[in-house]
Amino acid sequence: MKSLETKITVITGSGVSQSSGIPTFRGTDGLWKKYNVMDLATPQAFARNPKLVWEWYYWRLGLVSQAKPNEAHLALKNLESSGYDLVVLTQNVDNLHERAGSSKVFHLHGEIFQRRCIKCHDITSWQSSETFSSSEIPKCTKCNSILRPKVVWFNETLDPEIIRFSHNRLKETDVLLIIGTSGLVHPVNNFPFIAKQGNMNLEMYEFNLELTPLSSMTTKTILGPVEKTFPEFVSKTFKIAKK
Ligand code: BJW
Ligand code: ZN
Repeated sequence: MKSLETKITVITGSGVSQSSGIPTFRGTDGLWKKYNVMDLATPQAFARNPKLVWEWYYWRLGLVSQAKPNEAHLALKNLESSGYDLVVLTQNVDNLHERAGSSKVFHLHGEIFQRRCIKCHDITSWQSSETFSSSEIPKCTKCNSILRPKVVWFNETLDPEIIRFSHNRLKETDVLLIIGTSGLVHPVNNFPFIAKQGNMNLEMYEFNLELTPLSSMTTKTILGPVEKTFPEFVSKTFKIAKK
C-alpha cells in the first residue's frame, strides 16, 4: 500500500469518459471514424465554416450535459479524498472529473462549456440549464463578433501556464497514472518522458483497452475497461478511506 506522502499525477484521455457515453476520438466508435478532423478541429476549419463546427460542438455539449461520471472518475475522487496529493491533467474537454468531485483538474485541451470571442477574447460559459438545440453561431455580448469553443484544436498551442505547471508537477511525481489515452497527440504524449526524466524511480501505470506507444515505458499496462480495472487497482494499491 502506498503511503499518503505519495505524489500522484494522472493523465486522462477520452477513454476514461467512454463508458459515460462520450465517444472517444480514434476508437472503433471514435469521432474521427464519422467526421473529418480537418473539417472540425482546426482553426482553419472554424474560419471556413463556423456553423458546421458549432453544430458538432452543440451535439457534443448535449452528450456531455447528459453524461454522468463513471466508476473510474469516482475512483480518482476517492483517492484524493483519502488524503493523497493528486493532480489530474486531462486532455478531455468534458467536466466529468469535476462532477465526480476531483478538485485539482487541469484541462490541457480546454473546456467544452467555455467560449471565447474571436475578436475581443472575452471568455464566457454555457449555462448548465441550456438545451443546445440551436444551430446558431453564438455572438459576443461585448463586441458582437462570433464566439468559438474555448478548446485547443490541432495546430494551436496549449496554455503555456498549464504546460509549465504540468511539467513541474510531472518532474516531482512518484506515481504516474495514464488512463484511457491513445498517447498519439503531442505534446501530452511527451509527458511520461518528462516525468521519467524527473524521477528515475517513477512508477508508471497505464490503463487502456489496448497497448499504446506509451506501453513500452510503463511499469505495468493494465488492459481492460478502465471503469472496471482502475477502481480495482486503486483499492489494491492505495489506502482508501472508508466512506
Ligand atoms: C479505453 C476505453 C475504456 C476507450 N477503458 N480504455 C506530426 C508529428 C508529431 C506532432 C504533430 C505532427 N503534426 C502536427 C503535430 C502536432 C499535433 C499532433 O499531435 N498531431 C498528431 C495527431 C500527429 N498537436 C497539436 O497540434 C497540439 N498543439 C501543438 O502541438 O502545438 C505546437 C505545434 C503546433 C503545430 C505543429 C507542431 C507543433 C494541439 C493538439 C490539440 C488536440 N485537440 C483535440 C481536440 C480538442 C477539442 C475537442 O475535444 O473538441 O484533443 S484532438 C483529440 O485528441 C482531443 C483529445 O484530447 C486528443 C487525445 O485523444 P485521446 O484522449 O487520447 O483519445 P483517443 O480516441 O485517441 O484514444 C482513446 C483511448 O482510450 C484509446 O487508446 C482506447 O483504446 C482507449 N479506450 N475506451 C480503457 N472504456
Ligand atoms: Zn467580443
